[in-house]
Amino acid sequence: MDQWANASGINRRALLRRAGTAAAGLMALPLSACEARNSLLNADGAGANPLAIPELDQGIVEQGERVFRLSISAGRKEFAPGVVSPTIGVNAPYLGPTLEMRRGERVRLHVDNGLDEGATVHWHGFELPAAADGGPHQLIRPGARWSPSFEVRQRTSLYWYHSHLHRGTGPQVYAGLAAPIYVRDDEEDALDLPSEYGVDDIPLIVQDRLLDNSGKLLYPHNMHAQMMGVRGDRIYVNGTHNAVFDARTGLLRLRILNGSNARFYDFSLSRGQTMQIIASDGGLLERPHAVRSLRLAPGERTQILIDLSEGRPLSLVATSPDNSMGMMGGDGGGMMGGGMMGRRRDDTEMDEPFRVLDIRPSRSSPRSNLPLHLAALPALDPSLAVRTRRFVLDMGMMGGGMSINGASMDMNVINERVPVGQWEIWEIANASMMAHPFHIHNAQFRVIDRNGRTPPPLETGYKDTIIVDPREQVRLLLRFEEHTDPDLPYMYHCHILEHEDAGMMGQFVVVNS
Ligand SMILES: [Cu+2]
Repeated sequence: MDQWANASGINRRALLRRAGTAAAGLMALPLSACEARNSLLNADGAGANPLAIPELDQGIVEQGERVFRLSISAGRKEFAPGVVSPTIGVNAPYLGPTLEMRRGERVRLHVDNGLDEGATVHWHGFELPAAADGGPHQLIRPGARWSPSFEVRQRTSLYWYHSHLHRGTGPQVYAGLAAPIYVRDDEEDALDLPSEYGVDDIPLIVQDRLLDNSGKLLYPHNMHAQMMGVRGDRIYVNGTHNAVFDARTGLLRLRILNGSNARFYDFSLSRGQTMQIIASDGGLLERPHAVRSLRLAPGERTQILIDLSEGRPLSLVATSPDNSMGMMGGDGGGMMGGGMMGRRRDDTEMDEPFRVLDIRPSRSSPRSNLPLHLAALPALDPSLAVRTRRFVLDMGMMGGGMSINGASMDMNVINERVPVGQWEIWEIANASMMAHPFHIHNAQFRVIDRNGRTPPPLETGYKDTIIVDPREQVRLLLRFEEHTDPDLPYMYHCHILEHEDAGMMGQFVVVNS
């Protein structure tokens, strides 16, 4: 079957959606790796490898601080059996330990950079002093140590830490510089949620990776990769390909992190079971929401509960929604353009469901009751806002103008000065033809609306990363409560890492009003 034959299989809605924007497809572009068959669609084997669970690191309490020692170093990993690729890891060859912290305590993290290049470590989702944020201004030179300290003020949830190197975040995260953070708190302890790490409370770092013909990890640097973001055709969960998890309980809590550089996922369960969403990026929702699917963009997290009481095996599966509107990574262009457009299907598009994780319960068990109420969230009141700031995301022609409000990231330019303690509405508009996950540092915000419409259940709680679809405008309500610094900025940016590296990022300082 050639590439075009596949076009008949793509869904009608996607085609209709693209009809209005077919002109954008008129660019003939070289695609990398497009000849390889999609190994996901060819389903190379059911869960054959036990899911790796990152080591749990609770640090050591010293003089009132919980202290973590993190060593970034070069590693090696087999992404395909028998073929070793160079990687980056934290206290491990690839990825790193799950850091467990408690709300209200002070933590200190000693981060040693054992690489022969600079690195940074950003605590994604945390509200903390700018000097502790781990953005591009907190460069850790080779051989140096960085020891930020801050009070954990986050609600219980799944956060993560990852490289935020200026113009080098994409390759470093791709090589493995990323790992989970669990924040726990009293609010969660009072609920009867599964919380035994590695047993019924499991972090899932979902990543796609591209391998070259020899089976080595490949990070393409071409125009296509910059425009669409680097997307692979093999799925790894916590670094495990074709992963299976042997469950020993009737109720399983999965904390899912989309740790991919650019790929969006629509997760669901095989056989169409429902899953209960209990948390968004920055904490528990008010109550569980039963859903059949959920979309996560890079940087976003969620937590779901899965009922395994029947004792039957099932799979967490996903499709990869097309996050562009007829751009060069889109599929089926030939259907619209009668073959004149010279575009080929990108083999890293994945329209059909693929397996992310197989789950094998050991036995049937009594059904567990879910708590009806999870967390008290303050009422969402946009009238609190004293001003509105607008951010327009754009890509320019051919991705040459990755920008926010017309400007590309400049380390020497502070784009916004935000008074501390004042509620604001941040209005994020997408002028490009591709969806972007917009991430704001030092914030947990609430979503007011999307093009005036109420957000879906996953977006009713606290968020730090939000999908903005093409031609969409998303309004966020937020406030920076402390940590002023007139000179040292925080970032806001697209979390498609190649877009971030190419300049779809800006800087803000929090100042005394
Ligand atoms: Cu983007």
